[in-house]
Amino acid sequence: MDHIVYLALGSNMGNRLANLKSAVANLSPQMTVKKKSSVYETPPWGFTEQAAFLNQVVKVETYLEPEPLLRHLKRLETALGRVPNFQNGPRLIDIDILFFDDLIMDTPPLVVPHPRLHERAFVLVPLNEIAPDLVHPLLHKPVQELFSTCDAEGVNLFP
Ligand code: PH2
Ligand code: MG
Ligand code: MG
Repeated sequence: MDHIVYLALGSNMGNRLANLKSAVANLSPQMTVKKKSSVYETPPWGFTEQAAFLNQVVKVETYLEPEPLLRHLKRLETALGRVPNFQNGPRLIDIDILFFDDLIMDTPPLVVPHPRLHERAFVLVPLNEIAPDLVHPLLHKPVQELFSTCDAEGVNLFP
């Protein structure tokens, strides 16, 4: 059985757009990309003394279960050149699982839905572009509503 998964991609090092593009290109064959948001330039959140990010959200279909998917995405980040850094620090490529069907899970390697997605304009703006009616399985609110109450200041279409 295939799963519908929403992924958030981010990059603020090197050629940011090329990093997002190679990440999306390398999601197959394990994942089929169904929808892609535009790319947005976004102010750094959390640790603010770093370069602006490019962010994008994609909808994929995959046969992978949550933990194999997480391992696969971590391997892909490393293959694309990501090296370990501090939490919220600069990164070449970050690929986070936002939603996995309407699954709710909270384990040491993986928390789904992503626990901070509803506070992050850099996720909600691109997510709202491709899935406004998607209902958050824990908050029971559509993305559109989460988006409408977030502070999207400084989040701009790229280029
Ligand atoms: N990712 C983070 C921390 N802060 N800020 C922006 N704008 N975009 C990100 O993707 C991002 C961030 C940790 O993963
Ligand atoms: Mg992240
Ligand atoms: Mg991550």
